[in-house]
Amino acid sequence: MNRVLSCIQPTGAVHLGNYLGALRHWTSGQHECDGFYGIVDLHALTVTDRPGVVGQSTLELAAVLFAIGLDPQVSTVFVQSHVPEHSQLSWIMECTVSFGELSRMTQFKDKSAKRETEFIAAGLFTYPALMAADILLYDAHDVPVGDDQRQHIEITRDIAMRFNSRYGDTFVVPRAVMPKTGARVMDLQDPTSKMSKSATTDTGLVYLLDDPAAILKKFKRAVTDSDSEVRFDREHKPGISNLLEIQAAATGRSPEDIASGYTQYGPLKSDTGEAVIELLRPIQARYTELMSDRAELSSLLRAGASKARGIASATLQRAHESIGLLPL
Ligand code: ATP
Ligand code: LTN
Repeated sequence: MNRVLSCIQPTGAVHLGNYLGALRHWTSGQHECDGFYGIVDLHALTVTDRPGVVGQSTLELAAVLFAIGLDPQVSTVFVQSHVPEHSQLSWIMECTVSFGELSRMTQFKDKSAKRETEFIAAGLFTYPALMAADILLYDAHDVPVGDDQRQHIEITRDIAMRFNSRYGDTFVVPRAVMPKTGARVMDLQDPTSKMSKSATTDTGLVYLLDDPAAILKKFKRAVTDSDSEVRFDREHKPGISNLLEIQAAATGRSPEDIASGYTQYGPLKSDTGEAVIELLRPIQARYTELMSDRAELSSLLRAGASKARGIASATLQRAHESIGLLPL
């Protein structure tokens, strides 16, 4: 069966972009693949340094992943730091990628520019090496991610191919899988920027756990375009197109089809809000239930880590043998 791997960082609350761009495809595809889904807490250390914060977010994110429908009997959900092979392979990846390649990563340029006055961890720069380890350890063929991760998957492919040509065929060269709608959900207040946890204000972000009133308010206040025509045109009408695409992703219809049903912005905004409220309602209910039994959550994560380690340790061993490191 096709091996699929994807990961999410426990940094801040999960938003609609994360869900529509990536997470919902983890659940919808889980029965057709052998899926591994990681909560990458070590990645979060690139931007978080307060004690305890990452651990708590990791637990909450685990509850979100099970609440959206990842079935622990079917999919492997694990925490990155519970599988030490990620850090171990990461060093080898750092030695397989060049300084120049890492310097060209747009996420590094953006995030380091935003942290101008703050501490910029070296890990923010070497981040793609750890991400390549996350993926290559599982022999993943497909990596379902949002459009912002395209460059990271490309560099992972380059690293895998370089390693294979240096040391012989060792790693599966993975490919990114992106959804047709929702691959890049934009900020409701600034539809030219992606909806992002690191936005300066959260009025344009819809969180998975926002209550219905807050969701509706955010959609009603969404920034639209200056004329009043409802048309799907990402380039000239980014605000309206974002709403159409969100509603399309929430209802399974096409953005063009949805556009043909509206002549005014107001109803489009409120209907999109309502569609999102209905989409999130069952997820929120399951989340509350899961968070009330932490022992059960921990036990699910322990089982996930054990399954993940089974695969990851074999791949790390294979990489050591390919390189020809001296066996113990
Ligand atoms: P941020 O939102 O701060 O940029 P991030 O990109 O680091 O956070 P993660 O939580 O690590 O977010 O991302 C999890 C998944 O969500 C990734 O597959 C990413 O591609 C996807 N994703 C994040 N933002 C969006 C968005 N606005 N639209 C579509 N997919 C997104
Ligand atoms: N870089 C990703 C998170 C991430 C990831 C991965 C995604 C880390 N490791 C492996 C897919 C596969 C992000 O910032 N969204």
